[in-house]
Amino acid sequence: MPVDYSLYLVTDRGILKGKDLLEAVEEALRGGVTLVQLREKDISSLDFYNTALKMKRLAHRYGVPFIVNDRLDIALAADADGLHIGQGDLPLEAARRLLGKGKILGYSVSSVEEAVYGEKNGADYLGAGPVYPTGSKPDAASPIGPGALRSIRESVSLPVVGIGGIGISNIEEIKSTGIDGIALISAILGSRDIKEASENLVRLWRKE
Ligand code: TZP
Ligand code: MG
Repeated sequence: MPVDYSLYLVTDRGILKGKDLLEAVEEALRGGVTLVQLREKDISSLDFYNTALKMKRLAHRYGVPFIVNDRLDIALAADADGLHIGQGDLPLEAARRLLGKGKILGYSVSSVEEAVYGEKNGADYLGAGPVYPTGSKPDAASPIGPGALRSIRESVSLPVVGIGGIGISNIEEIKSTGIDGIALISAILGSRDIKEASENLVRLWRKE
């Protein structure tokens, strides 16, 4: 499945104010998100697995790849299209070995050093950030800003996706760094109209 990194939805059921997670993701898919990552922190393995299966089927109905955050076992068990890991998760080489070559492996980075390490050790794409302050990740590192994002972009040839505090107000600045896409939680799932928010973001991202 070809991967379009331009508008990458990362989930967080905590922000949905009671709305059903799968319904929210479907609204975002109808609005044009190009990649979906199931990222859930306080959830049992069984719920994570069952949600992953349902979300994968849903994403595939829209021709969109489905990625699991952190949990290699669930990515494998649910036959997800890929796994996204961070600096504190399984080492990249171990994740690649267990995941196999045919799956997408994403890696979170905050510096050029980490980005170069990711490229050398088996990542398929990099999630770089947090670019701006974010309320969606309590343990997030300090924001790296668009300048560091540009340096990361220039240091590797892998696709780079920016994450953290990205939305309508800073999308032009982010675009100017030359990255391949943006990953978002609150600018999509925190919106009253998730489909419309996704459409607006896609339109602004694609605008010349
Ligand atoms: N990793 C770095 S920042 C972040 C993650 C998961 C949260 C992004 O959420 P938002 O709401 O788009 O700032
Ligand atoms: Mg992680």
